[in-house]
This record gives sequence, C-alpha cells and structure tokens, in this order.
Amino acid sequence: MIKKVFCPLDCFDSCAILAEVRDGKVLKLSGSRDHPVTQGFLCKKGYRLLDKVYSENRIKKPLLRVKNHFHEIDWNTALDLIAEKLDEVLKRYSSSAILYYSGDGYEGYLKNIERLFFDYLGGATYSEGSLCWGAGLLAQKADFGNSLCHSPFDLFNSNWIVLWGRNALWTNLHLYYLVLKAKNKGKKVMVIDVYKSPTFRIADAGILIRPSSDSYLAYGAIKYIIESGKEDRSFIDNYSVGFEEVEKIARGLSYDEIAENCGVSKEVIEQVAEIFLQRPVSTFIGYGPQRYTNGVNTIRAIDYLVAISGNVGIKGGGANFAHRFTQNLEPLFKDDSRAVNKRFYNRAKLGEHLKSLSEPPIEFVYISAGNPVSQCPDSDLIFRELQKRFVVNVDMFLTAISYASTLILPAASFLEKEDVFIPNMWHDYIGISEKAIEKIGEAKSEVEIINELAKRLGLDFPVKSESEWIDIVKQHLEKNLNIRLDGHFARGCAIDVPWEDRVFSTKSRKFEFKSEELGVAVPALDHDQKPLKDQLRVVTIHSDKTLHSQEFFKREKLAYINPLDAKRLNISNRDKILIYNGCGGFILEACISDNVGRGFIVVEEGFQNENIETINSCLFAFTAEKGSQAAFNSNFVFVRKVAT
Ligand SMILES: Nc1nc2c(c(=O)[nH]1)N[C@H]1C(S)=C(S)[C@@H](COP(=O)(O)OP(=O)(O)OC[C@H]3O[C@@H](n4cnc5c(=O)[nH]c(N)nc54)[C@H](O)[C@@H]3O)O[C@H]1N2
Ligand SMILES: Nc1nc2c(c(=O)[nH]1)N[C@H]1C(S)=C(S)[C@@H](COP(=O)(O)OP(=O)(O)OC[C@H]3O[C@@H](n4cnc5c(=O)[nH]c(N)nc54)[C@H](O)[C@@H]3O)O[C@H]1N2
Ligand code: SF4
Ligand SMILES: [Mo]
Repeated sequence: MIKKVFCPLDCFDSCAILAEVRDGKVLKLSGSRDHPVTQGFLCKKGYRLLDKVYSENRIKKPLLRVKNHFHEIDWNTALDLIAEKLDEVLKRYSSSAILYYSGDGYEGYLKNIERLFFDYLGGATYSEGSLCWGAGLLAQKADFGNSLCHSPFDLFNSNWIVLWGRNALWTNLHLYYLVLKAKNKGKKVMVIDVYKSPTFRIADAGILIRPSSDSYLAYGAIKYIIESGKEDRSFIDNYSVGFEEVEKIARGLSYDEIAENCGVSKEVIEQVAEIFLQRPVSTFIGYGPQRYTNGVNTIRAIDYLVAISGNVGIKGGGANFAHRFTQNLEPLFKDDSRAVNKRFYNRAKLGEHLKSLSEPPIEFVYISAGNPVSQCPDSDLIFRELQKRFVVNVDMFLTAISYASTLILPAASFLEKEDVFIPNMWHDYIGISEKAIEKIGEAKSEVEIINELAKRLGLDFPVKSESEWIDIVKQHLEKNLNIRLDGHFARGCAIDVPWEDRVFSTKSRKFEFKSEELGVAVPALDHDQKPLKDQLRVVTIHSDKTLHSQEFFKREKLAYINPLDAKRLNISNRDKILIYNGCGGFILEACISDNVGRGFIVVEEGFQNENIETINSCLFAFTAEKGSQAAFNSNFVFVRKVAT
C-alpha cells in the first residue's frame, strides 16, 4: 500500500513523498513523481527519514527526569503532573508565567494547536523575533510590503540566475536542480558568498566578499548602474518612492571605499552590475547574509539593486527570499480574545528573557519540536535557566535540552500522524500528509497531547481529532485562499510573477526605497561588532548532513580556516582547537582551506557534544535591526590549539 506523505523538515523544498507500507511498516520512502517542483526525488536526508522513525533511540514513553536519570512513567501520571503544575502556576501567577517555545523541528501545520491551547489558558509568553529569516522578512516588508517568490519554473525565463548567499546544493536541492537544468539551456549563474561554498560548482561567475559587506556590494553595483545612466527609469519614476536618497548615497560613495569593505576590486563591482543589467535576472537571496546585526539593511540593499536594474515584477526576474502567500490568512490556531495575558520574549534572546522576565517570572516552559539549547545563541545560559524551571519537552529523542527538562513527552513522527503542510520559503504547493503507520511505542501527536491536557484542565477547548482539524484547515484554505485540496497537494497561489502589476503591498502601494519604519538602507558593515585583537569571526552555515540539530549522517566537527590565519595562530591541519570568548567555548577540529578568506572561520551549525555544549555556546545573543533576527554571524572568538 502506498501512503502519501510530506517531508516534515524545515526546508525550502517541502517534498511530496510516497511511503510504501507493508504489514504495518514503511519499507521505503520515495519522491512523488507527480509533484511538479520536487519531481520524484529527495535529498539524502529525505531518504534517511525512515532511520529516524525506526531509530532505537526514539523515546517510547513519557520520561521524568530526576537529577541526571530518566524514569519511564505512564501517560496519566505525566499529564497529571503537567496539569497540576499548570493549575498551580495559574493560581499563583497568571498564564503569562508560562513560556511556550515552538521550534522548527517539525513543519506540520496542526502543531499550532499548542498555541491555541495556551491562548485558551489566557495567553502565555510567546516568541517574537526569529532564528531564521526575520531580518529578510522585515526588509522585504519595508520594500515590497511582503516577501513573495516567482514560480520555481520562472527562472527558465532568466538570462542570469543569482544565488546570493544561498547554498542551494545543500539547502535547496530542487532549486539547484532547476538551476542546473537552466544552465544546460544556456542560462548563466552567479554565486555570491563569503567562502567558496559547494554551490560554487555551478557558478559562471563566483564572487567572494567579506562577511556582512553585501550592502556595499549592492550599492557599488547601484552606483555603477546609475552613473552609466542604465537604471530602470520607468520603474523608478512610476512605481517607487525614495529613490533620490539612494541615488545620493550611491553617487557619494567611492569605489575604493566599497572595494575595501567588500574585499573585491572595482572590476568585480562592475561585473556584478553588468550581470544585473542583462535582464531578466532572477535573484535568490539566502538566509546567510541576514544573520548579522545589519541583516535588514543588507537584504534591503539587495532588493534595491534588483529594483534599480529593472528586475522587479518581470518574468524571469525577482528578489526571491521567502514566499509568504498566506500572509493575510487569518490564523486558525490563535484566539487573541482569550489570550488577554499574552506577552512576548525574543527567540534570539531566550536565555536573557528567561532570566529577566518578571511580573510574573517564567515558571513553566513548554518546548515542542525545538532544541533551543542547541539552536539559540548563548545556549549555555538557556540550559542553566531552563534547569531552574518546570520544563515540558515534546520530542522524538533525548536532546541537549533533556537534561534541563522535567518531563519529556514522546512525539509521534510524521508517518504516525496526519497533517497539512503549508510551505512558505520558496514554492507554493500545499499538501496533505496521510498517517502511514501506527504510533511507535506510546508516542502521541501534538494534537493528542493538547487534547488530553485541555480535558484535564477542564477547558472549553475544541477537542478534535487530527482528521477533523484537517477538514477545518481545508475549508479555511478554500474559503480564504480559494485553494481546493482534494488530493496529495495543490498550488497555494496562482502568482507566477509577483508584483507584475507594479502594485505593492506597502502603505504607498509603491516599492519603498524609503520606508516610514526603516528609512533608507545604507551601505554598512556590522561595525558595531568590534573584534578584539586576534579574534576571528564565526560564520555558521547549514549542513548537508543535518537539518539543524537533527543529524542524519555522522559528521566531523570542523572549523574551516584560512591558511594564513592558521599559520599566525600556529594551528596545523586537523589540530583540535578551542574557540572561545566571553560567552563560552567549544572544541572543533581545524580544517585549513583556501576556500575561506582571512579573518573568519566557517563552521556548520547544530553541533553539540556530550557535555551539552554546542557551537552556539560561544555565540552571543546579538540581533539584527529591531530584534528581528539572531545575528549569529556577528560573533568573534579567540582560536587556540588544544594540547592533546
Ligand atoms: N541540508 C540542510 N538544508 C536546509 C537546512 C539545514 O539545516 N540543512 N535548513 C533549512 C533552513 S531552516 C534554512 S533557514 C535554510 C537556510 O539556507 P541558506 O540560506 O542556504 O543557508 P545558510 O547556510 O544559512 O547560508 C547560506 C550561505 O550564506 C553564506 N553567507 C554567510 N554570510 C554571508 C554574507 O555576509 N554575505 C553573503 N553573500 N553570504 C553569506 C554562507 O557562507 C552560506 O554559504 O536552509 C534550509 N535547508
Ligand atoms: N549558529 C547558528 N544557529 C542556528 C542557525 C544558524 O544558521 N547558525 N540557524 C537557525 C535556524 S535558520 C533555525 S530554523 C533554527 C532551527 O532550530 P530548531 O527549531 O531547534 O530545529 P531542529 O534542531 O531541526 O529540531 C528541533 C527538535 O525537533 C524535534 N522533532 C522532530 N520531529 C518532531 C515532531 O514531529 N514533533 C516534535 N514535537 N518534535 C519533533 C527533533 O527531534 C529536534 O530535537 O536553528 C537556528 N540556529
Ligand atoms: S529535507 Fe528538503 S529536500 Fe530533503 S526531502 Fe525534505 S523537503 Fe526534500
Ligand atoms: Mo531556518
């Protein structure tokens, strides 16, 4: 029997998967050939999803932690303990003494039921800010009014495809595949990054710049375009506001200044500009360039370049960052009228906020599908703060947070529950994922856990099965977005070329070079972050072997370092090195490589060791503008060889 499911991982691609089931067991996963974008193949992690589902390390029963030991308990005891604690917190404080952390470890839509539950309790302390894409979203909201992507197939209409800080070969495989196909049809590819990422192998033009200097590069190209009189005047005059200020800034810059800040020559700046002028050019902006304290500014400057070169609203163009076509969809799993006590913490500053929030303090933490001890900055502080509290963690495995949790509840895997998947990073194919197998051990879905808790607390909460909720979600999508979901998947919106009518979602209805909230983006580095003498910057990238903290393949803990930096620090290839600063430390292995420029190391994110330390132990909780986003890459460390 074939069951139609979806990849549950937080990924651009959101693949449609077929699960071959025999005797109650899934034998094989394969890509659904019917899916136009994901086209019947998965990435190597996708094929390994079954190993996770059937892993011996799955938690099979609720666990109670006593010191560093975990004791299996039955569900009734676990749920009673949680309900009692919630009752106590509600009586003594208010519902905002509960902090709810919803992670990105599982992308099914029904998980949002957890939020509705906390709204019914009166509203908890919820997250704002982002670990992921917040700076880019804020930037594009200011410029366009929303983030929207062109249809994945529109890149066949482009002359050039620009992968700007997106390592598509590792993080967005089906885009990589389409780019490769386009390349075979004669299209050209430019990759802009801070190190020679694996995606450079498809680059016709590969541009290496200094970390956080993209706004200079974009402004340099803008300067060249304006000074050669090649800007898209019709777009600027009729459909934008605030261009004059951008022009003034661009004209006032010197190429020397730009070249010095980016670490490239004037010729490279001109080359980038000339490529953008070979319209249509589609640009795919990755999330790496915005993980800095100036991340919003950076993405806005790239948007400007796309607009000024005449690549907005045309076939084969676009500044593709995210695809928020559901932005105006009323959330089903939220009830603000009940959430009278709700307040917010910044996800990027979780540790600090756990520590400092008062009136009421945080007494109870509910973490589901998230591993903040591994994935948030300043992770040791989070661990210490969690250890002081009653923490419930819903996960499939013991993780870095387990030793700080009071109770760990076994989550059902994606094959053991039904769900709806609504992607919002690239393409728009919404899908339904069927339940393929019975639950393993005593695992429960998020919906089942919340239903049990709501019953215990005597709430008038809408207790429904997953199928009932799926019907409601389907009706909601049909009524509000006109999407009919009868089969495995359906297109979520009919937009192939966003902003084709040149009517933007901003207040002025125009493309806003100057926005009321953010003013005009300027060429800048994350200058506020001054490294101390001998410190190197840490640039963390996403790995092909893991999805964040979820490992699918064993990997070595490597720090890629430039040969000259290594020499200066007396580090040889494969030496064990300690990276440290005032925030914390972490041990890695040096990998000396010409692919990395001077002044920084490149490390994959999601590393943890047996002592709960993680790579984020030594990343301070800096944020990009307006607290929008964790500025992981605006961090500097000392690097020292460890005696072995
Ligand atoms: N295999 C795999 N795929 C994934 C994920 C995963 O963990 N593993 N995670 C998923 C998620 S949640 C996300 S958010 C996406 C992220 O997907 P991407 O945006 O591709 O991911 P990153 O690895 O953060 O950064 C991409 C590139 O930006 C570069 N970069 C860093 N700083 C700068 C800079 O200042 N300027 C420029 N131009 N480039 C810079 C990095 O060197 C890196 O090559 O991937 C998704 N897909
Ligand atoms: N230094 C650095 N840190 C980063 C980043 C970076 O670039 N650099 N990237 C950031 C980004 S872009 C993101 S999106 C975050 C992601 O970070 P997180 O949201 O923490 O995501 P994961 O580590 O993928 O997964 C968290 C947990 O979800 C669990 N899980 C899997 N399936 C299920 C399920 O069905 N139900 C439940 N309840 N749990 C499940 C997994 O076992 C795992 O322990 O990390 C951020 N952290
Ligand atoms: S991780 Fe991404 S590319 Fe890989 S199977 Fe899942 S959705 Fe597809
Ligand atoms: Mo992310």
